[in-house]
Amino acid sequence: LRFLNAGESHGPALTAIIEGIPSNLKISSEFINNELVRRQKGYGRGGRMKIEKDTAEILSGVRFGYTLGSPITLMIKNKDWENWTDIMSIEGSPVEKKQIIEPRPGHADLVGGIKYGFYDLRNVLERASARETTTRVAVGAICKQFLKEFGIEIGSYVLSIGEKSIKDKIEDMPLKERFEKAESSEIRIPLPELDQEFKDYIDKAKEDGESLGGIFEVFAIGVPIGLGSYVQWDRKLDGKIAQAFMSIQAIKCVEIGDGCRLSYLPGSMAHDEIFYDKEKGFYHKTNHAGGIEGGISNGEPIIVRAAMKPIPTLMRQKSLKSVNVITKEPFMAAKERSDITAVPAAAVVGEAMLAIVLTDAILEQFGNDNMNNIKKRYQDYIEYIKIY
Ligand code: EPS
Repeated sequence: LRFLNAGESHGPALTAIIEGIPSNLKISSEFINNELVRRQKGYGRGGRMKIEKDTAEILSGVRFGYTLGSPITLMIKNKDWENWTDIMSIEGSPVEKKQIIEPRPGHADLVGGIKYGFYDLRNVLERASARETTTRVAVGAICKQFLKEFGIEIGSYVLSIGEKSIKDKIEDMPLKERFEKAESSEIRIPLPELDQEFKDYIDKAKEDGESLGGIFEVFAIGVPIGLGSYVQWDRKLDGKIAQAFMSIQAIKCVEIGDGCRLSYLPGSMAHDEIFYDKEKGFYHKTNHAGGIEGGISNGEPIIVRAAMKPIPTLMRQKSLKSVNVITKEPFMAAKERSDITAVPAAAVVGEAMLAIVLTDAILEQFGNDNMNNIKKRYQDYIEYIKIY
């Protein structure tokens, strides 16, 4: 599976081309668009999300509701484009005084400007923007439909925003319940009754001109034993997941299972003991490993946790020191429009990235160009696991 996306945040549209989705997979546009709606939600988003109503147009690769095995092209129009036609024009010359020469600390602005040789930093931020994740969610939505055919389900929820965490309060809650409850929370927390507390906290940050990061968790259930491999560094499933999550804008830490916490535990407490049952086969009663051992899925839920740094665009009231790229004079970096926090949206993007990695792993192992044959091979393998 390969996909490339293209598009600037305030350009006419975002597009993606996905290559490798097999033929005869049933595709629902409604499902894709619903996933896009989920990404747009979350208390603390800025003005931009009021403008956009993301929907994906399928331009190729699907006919009468089923994939053709040919590349699938997706296009998501930027409604905001209409307000940016002069600034983002393909032809002509830059609009005077609209160039961005003041880099924000923590954003790609300065490093991108130096690397690509621009003094108008809009050339950098337009592509570095998390707007691009819209296409990842649309691609992920196709992958989720693929995974569903194998009984694999993916979900997410938020554990913390800034210093406010619900992690300790949900330890006994089953994963699916966490997800279902998070779906009705504006913060994506599995305890929607605490939404107001979080909203007040986010409002306070807004008043202070601050932005907030946070931690979210993504899980996959129904993953069979055996995806990924230990035989080569670049075939390890956890390695691929870590790369995919780290590539989401503003993510600074990725953990699998108990992650960093495992380093504090003695070996006797850190590992998942192995059991066998005639019905279930091999299984574990704990899941410290987060469903992956030796770079291979072990049949338990895959658990990925990611930490997002606060959004680097701060409001006028509070700003960080920076230096003008033309005059080299210091200034205080600040802007009018931004999200206060986008952790709930990042969790939905995380779901998409996990769906993409798992789809790729299944295709690598049971790969074929035709969905019907892949399912047969998969079924044979499941039978094999039972008799191992
Ligand atoms: C972003 C800045 C904001 C966010 C944007 C990411 O957009 P704007 O500059 O248009 O106000 O809302 O996120 C999205 C547009 C999105 O779809 O998630 C940035 O600089 O990264």
